[in-house]
This record gives sequence, C-alpha cells and structure tokens, in this order.
Amino acid sequence: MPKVAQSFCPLDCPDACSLEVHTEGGRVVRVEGDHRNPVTGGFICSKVRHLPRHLYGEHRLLHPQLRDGTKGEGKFRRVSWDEALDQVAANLQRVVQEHGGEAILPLSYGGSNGVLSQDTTDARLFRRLGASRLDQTVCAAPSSRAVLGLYGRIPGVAPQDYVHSKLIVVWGSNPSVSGIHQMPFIRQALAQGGQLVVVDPLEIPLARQADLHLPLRPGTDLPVALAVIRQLFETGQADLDFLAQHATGVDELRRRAQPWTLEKAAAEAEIEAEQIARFTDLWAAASPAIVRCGYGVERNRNGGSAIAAILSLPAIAGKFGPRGGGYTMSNAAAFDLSTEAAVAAPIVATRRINMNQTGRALLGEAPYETGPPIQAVVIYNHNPLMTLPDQERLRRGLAREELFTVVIDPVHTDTCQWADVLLPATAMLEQAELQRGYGTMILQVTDPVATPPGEARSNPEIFLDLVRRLGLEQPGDPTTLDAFRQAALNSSGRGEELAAELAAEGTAFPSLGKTPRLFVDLQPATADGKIHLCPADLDSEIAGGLHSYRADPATQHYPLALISPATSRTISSTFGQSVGAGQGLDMHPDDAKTRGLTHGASVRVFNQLGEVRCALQISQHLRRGVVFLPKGLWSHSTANGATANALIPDRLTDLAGGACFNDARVDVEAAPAPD
Ligand SMILES: Nc1nc2c(c(=O)[nH]1)N[C@H]1C(S)=C(S)[C@@H](COP(=O)(O)OP(=O)(O)OC[C@H]3O[C@@H](n4cnc5c(=O)[nH]c(N)nc54)[C@H](O)[C@@H]3O)O[C@H]1N2
Ligand SMILES: Nc1nc2c(c(=O)[nH]1)N[C@H]1C(S)=C(S)[C@@H](COP(=O)(O)OP(=O)(O)OC[C@H]3O[C@@H](n4cnc5c(=O)[nH]c(N)nc54)[C@H](O)[C@@H]3O)O[C@H]1N2
Ligand code: SF4
Ligand SMILES: [Mo]
Repeated sequence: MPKVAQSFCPLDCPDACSLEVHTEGGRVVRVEGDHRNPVTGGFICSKVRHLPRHLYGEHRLLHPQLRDGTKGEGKFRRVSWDEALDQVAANLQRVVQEHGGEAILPLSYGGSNGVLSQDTTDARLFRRLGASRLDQTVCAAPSSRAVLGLYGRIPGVAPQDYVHSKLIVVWGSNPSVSGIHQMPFIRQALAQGGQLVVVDPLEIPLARQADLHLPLRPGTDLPVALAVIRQLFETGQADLDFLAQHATGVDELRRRAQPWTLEKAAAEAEIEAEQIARFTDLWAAASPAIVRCGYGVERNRNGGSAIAAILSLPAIAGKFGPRGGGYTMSNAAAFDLSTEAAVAAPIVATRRINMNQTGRALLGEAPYETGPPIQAVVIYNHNPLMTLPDQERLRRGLAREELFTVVIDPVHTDTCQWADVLLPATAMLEQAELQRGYGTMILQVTDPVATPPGEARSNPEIFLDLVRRLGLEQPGDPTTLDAFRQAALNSSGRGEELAAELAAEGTAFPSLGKTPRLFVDLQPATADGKIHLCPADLDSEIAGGLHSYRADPATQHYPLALISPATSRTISSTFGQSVGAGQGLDMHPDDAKTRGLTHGASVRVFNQLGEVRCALQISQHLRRGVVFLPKGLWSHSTANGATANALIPDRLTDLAGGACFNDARVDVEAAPAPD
C-alpha cells in the first residue's frame, strides 16, 4: 500500500526543506516539498526530487565489506556485521595498545547535517578511546568566528524578510543554486522596485538582473569592503549616532580602512573605482538594505577579515531595525543545541587536527610531525578525498599500507576505495533525525519513513555497538536516540516546549518568532551588548591583526585563479555519482585565446600540487583571469580522476583555520594527446 509521511531534508543546505515522502513497501517512490517549513513553499530541488536514484542506485552500499586486495585497489568481499565490527574493534584496540589513543583519527563532517547522526555515540567512543580530536573547519569556520566576534551568537535576517528590502546585496553567495528557496523572496523584492547588487567574480544568474555587479578578483573582498567603509565615513554617510550608541571599535575600523581609497581597492580587485563609489551610494541611500553574505567570501587567505569587514557595513550605515534590513550569514544560532549531556563522556584534551590538513596529519608532515603517527582513521558523514584540500597529499596519506581505514557511508564514494572496512550507513529518510536549519530558522524532527535497503545501519547504532565491543560501556550511559534528542532540546533551555511543538507538527520555531530582528527582538550577544567592529580576540588570532590584507598568491607560472563553488547538481559531493563524465573547466574567451585554446579542447589544468585533465568550456560568465571547476565532482567526472581539490593548497584562512578553496592558482594548456 502506498503511504505518505512527513519528513525533512537533512542535507547540508540552508533551506532545510520540509518534505512529503511517498513510499511503497518501505521504498521511497516520490519526494515533494510541503509547506510546514514556510520557506519551502511546496517545492524542492531536483536532486532530492530524484532521491530514489540515490537511495536505490548502483552506488548504494548494502552490506559490510572487508578489503580483499591491495590497498586502494577497490576490491572488497561481503562479510557479516559481526565480522566487520569485530575487525574494527580489534584494530582500534590494537592501535590504542601499540600507539596510544591519539593514533586514532575520527574524520567526519556534515554529510547529514542532522543533530543525531554526529556528536552522539561517536563522540562517546572516540573520547573513551582518547582519540585525536578533529577541528571541523572545512566550511563556515572563518565566517562563524567573524560573526561571533562582531555580533555574538545570534541569527541574522530570515529569508522571508527579504521581500521588505529596498536593496539586496548578494555578496559571495549564489542562491540560484546553493539556497534556491531564497530566490522567490528576492524576486518579490525586485518586483516591488527593490534594487540588487551582486559582488562575485562569476556572473551568477542574479548578476544578470542586478543594478550593479562587482566582478572582483577572488580574495579581494577585504580591500573592497574597507574602501566602502572609508567612503561611507568620508562622504558623511556613516550613521554616527547609531555607531556611538551601539558599536565599539568605530574609530579603529575607520583608521584601518583609511589606506583603502576607491582607486587602491579597485586596482587590487581589478574593477572600476566608480563601481565601488556607486555601491557605497546605493548602500547608504536605501532602506531597508541587506547584505546576504555567502561562503564564497571566506574560502581564501583573507576570508575571516573579509567577512568581518562586510558584516560591518549594516552597522556603519545604520541598517538595523526595519524589516529586511541588516545581514544574513548563518541563521543556525536561532537554535543553540548540543547533545553533550547525553554523550556521557567528558571531553579529553587530546591532540587536535585541522581537517583541512588531513593529508599532512596522515603523513606525519608539519605541523603534525610530533605525537604518535595516525594508525587508524574512521570516516563518516564525509567524503574527504573529494572535498578536502590537497587531494593528492590526502590520497598518499590514505594509501599508507599500515593505516587502518574504516569508511561508513550510504554510498560507495571515491573515498571508499581506500577502506579496509566498509560499513553501509542509513541515508536520509531511513533514520530518526533532529535538525535545525542554517538558512530557515526552523527545528524539525523525523522518525524513519523508509526501510533501509540491504543491511544499512545508522551511525548511532554502529558506534554504540563499537563502544560495547570495545568494553567501553559505563553504567547509566544513555543509549537511545530519544535520550540524545531530549538532551539537545533541553540544551536550548526550552526542552519541554520544543518537544511539545515538535510532537504536534514535526517543526518548531524560535521563541522570538520566525523572523526575529536585531535591535528589535534581540540584541547583539556580546558581553556588553554592543557590536564590536574590531574585536580584540580576532585581532590577536591574526598576524598583523584583523583586516590586514594578504596579496594575491598568483605567480607568473600560475596566474589564473581557480574557483570551485557549489553547483545545482550536487550538495558538496553528495549525488556526485549522478554527474556525468566529461565535466569541463570554464574559462573566459580572452584567457582561452591567449593560450590558443578553443571550446571543447582537452586541457590540463595544473599547478605545483597536481593536475586535472578535462574539456575546456569557453564561458562569457567569468571574469578574465578566473577559471571554474564545480565543487564536489567525483573522480569519474574528469579524464584523469583528479578534481579541483587536487589543485587546492592546504594553507589556512586568516581566522579559524578555514579552507582556502578559492586560493588555488593554476595555468591551463592543451593536454598532450593520449599515447
Ligand atoms: N546545490 C547546492 N547547494 C548547496 C551546496 C552545494 O554543493 N550544492 N553546498 C551547501 C554548502 S555545504 C554550503 S557551505 C553553501 C555554499 O553556498 P554559497 O554560500 O553560495 O557559497 P559558494 O558556493 O562557495 O560560493 C558562492 C559564490 O561565491 C563566489 N566566490 C568565489 N570566490 C569569491 C570571492 O573571493 N569573493 C566573492 N565575493 N565571491 C566569491 C562564487 O563565484 C560563487 O558564485 O551552499 C549549500 N548549498
Ligand atoms: N573544491 C571545493 N571543495 C569543497 C568546497 C568548495 O567550495 N570547493 N566546499 C566545502 C564545503 S562548503 C563543505 S561543507 C565540504 C563538505 O564535504 P563533505 O562533508 O565531505 O560533504 P559531502 O560531500 O556531502 O559528503 C558527505 C558524505 O556523507 C555521507 N552521508 C550522508 N548521510 C550520512 C549518514 O547519516 N551517515 C553516514 N555515515 N554518512 C552519511 C554522504 O553519502 C557523503 O558521502 O566540502 C568542501 N569542499
Ligand atoms: S537539498 Fe536543499 S533545496 Fe534540496 S530538498 Fe534539501 S533542503 Fe531543499
Ligand atoms: Mo559547506
């Protein structure tokens, strides 16, 4: 009998769609958006509409498997769960005995953004083993740190409120692909006479209808934002009354912006000084005005400082108060949730490893030459080979013969090829989950609504079993998902209320309402309730201080900036199995011409770290000097199996150790003909 159930999408996407899921005999046959999340509005992206292909496709992992060949050969044999988990337990135990707990590295990120599939029984296991700790910095670390320093842990403007804006600035964000439910609200604002500015090296779809597009060179947002700040003060358009009342660090920020004249910033960003002046006037004049700051801004050497400068703009021009005024970065702070109380294992101060430098850690290279070499890695909620920087170094790390590698995933990703033990995980809709949106301010809960195919098990089940097998259980350990869910809800301080709301509708909203406003419904969550434009803790984290600019890393040999942002076909690398072979590199016609390259040519994109072989696509939507490869491709999509990440340095951002995905500098030439 066909059934219809309510659920939600837990993928790493700001929209957090509420879903209507049709099943037959426990199998998902149709997925649609519903209206419980007010932003979903009854529609969803085509990736999740085609979810059955993902759940039941040939890449789905159905059974536990052990390596049955040489490392990396990708040959496996099916075994029982018991045999597989015994292998994992025995090897983890061996590593602890021979090398100590820190020789184990848990490697995970936001594969499922749900609250229950990470930091629950996994945290208990790794803490009790004394494993190394992972700094989860691959995304949003610099921007979160910047927001925290300036405003404290608060959400920004909700997507729904954009309809009220008279000026929308989309800065380093591409909502037509990376948050499609923002789009109807932007369109409505424009239809009501609102204006639009886009700051992006790409001519993204929104740039084509913008009143102004600043196609700056990647990594130059900081000088541009500082020039706008300088110009606002110089032209008397700063809101000095607001600043005097609500901000600290005003004079200091003004001083730091002083060197960045329009001309100087424009030269650095390779745009026109007049464009920055026009931006400043538009921003000063319009109200309500909002800046939607995206994650494209943080992914370079200046990322944290750039975000801090951009998020200062609504303060300096006094944009807070009216609905549709202010900024949006992440809205995750609308719900502060932690499962910590149910983990029941204290945090142990073991070695920390920045995930962006996992390759170095696995190879014992600087800054990880000290401490025990990593001998076991447990990978879950993550496809590191296709999503972390410096792919070739990471591959060499995973290829170490003595490294014991466990991969837990619903699908057979490229990372799985390097596993010693492969464990099939349940996927979205097959597991109980709790999730908060980071775009929409919503909390959602679901029971499993589909039957997992094969023998797939959920992360909490797998890790709980390992805790038991390793004899690490303690009396009174919470073991149920209910316990973790309740711990998370209680941590918000509104446990009973939220539980009741979720029980009734499957959804809950912030106590301040669905669309809270800064300085109306909430205040900055800093110690003194003010906006800190030059927070001391951020200053001390950066050599040279916050707002100090690092020049473009391009060299004569590698002059082109390679960017690799989100595309509509994947969520990071999730769904990458469905992207075809023959993915192209986008390049501006002039850059192709100077290299004698034509559309469709086989090319080699290369730098000192590696090379990608693929087809060339001439594109008018890029600025000169910038080339583009999609984020999250799998190895089958290029001619040599390497993707953009093979060209991305594992240098860290100025703040919070983030990834410099858009700091790759490369050159491109015709690929030699195959032998
Ligand atoms: N369809 C789809 N949706 C997604 C994702 C996905 O992979 N696919 N990923 C999800 C995740 S994990 C995240 S973090 C978000 C990311 O989504 P976004 O916040 O949109 O971030 P990005 O996709 O990294 O890049 C956004 C834009 O920044 C531009 N950009 C690159 N470098 C710079 C720069 O130096 N300065 C400026 N101003 N712009 C720059 C790029 O050209 C791009 O248009 O999207 C989420 N949603
Ligand atoms: N070149 C380039 N690379 C990038 C970026 C970029 O801009 N450019 N952006 C980065 C960003 S923003 C992010 S967030 C990272 C994301 O990088 P990852 O964290 O690696 O995210 P995904 O690629 O979605 O891979 C998540 C994996 O988790 C699995 N998974 C899903 N649900 C579950 C579950 O319940 N249990 C288990 N065990 N597994 C599950 C999925 O099948 C998938 O294989 O990628 C980064 N990589
Ligand atoms: S990936 Fe994003 S747009 Fe697609 S269904 Fe999930 S939340 Fe909605
Ligand atoms: Mo991300």
